[in-house]
Amino acid sequence: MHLLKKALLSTFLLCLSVTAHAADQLMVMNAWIPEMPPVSRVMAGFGRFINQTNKDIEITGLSSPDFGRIEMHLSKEVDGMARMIPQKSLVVQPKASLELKHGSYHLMLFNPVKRLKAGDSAIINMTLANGQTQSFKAEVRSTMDDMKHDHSHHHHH
Ligand SMILES: [Cu+2]
Repeated sequence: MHLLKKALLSTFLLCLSVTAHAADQLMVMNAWIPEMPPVSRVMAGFGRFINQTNKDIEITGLSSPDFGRIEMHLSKEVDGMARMIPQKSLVVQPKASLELKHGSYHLMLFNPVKRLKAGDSAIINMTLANGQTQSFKAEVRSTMDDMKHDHSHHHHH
């Protein structure tokens, strides 16, 4: 009887510690959304997803109070044409990172609830294959800043 109690207690503690560290398993860094003209009903989401565990982490679903719908896409050149291929999930390899960027994997954020301008941020909720959920904040940034930045670089050459 005493042994059973001990076994149950250790199982319970194990579950607790897993839950406590769940938020740390997939780190999201530099999450950002390029600002779009007011008429646009779709925005892109970029960032770096870092898997600190020894197992694959699979993102199977995304939602946001700030958008109607979120899809996962992969940009690919097909017969010389840039195409976006919807992905059922995104897998981040163990002890590795997945960069969501222009021309590669990215998030597609449909139907913003309100106009999001540079400096605003959006909350994005992820559902993982193991049933856990995690959220991160993505900052809206003006792409004009990037262009100015590139331009200034040219002057140095
Ligand atoms: Cu897309």
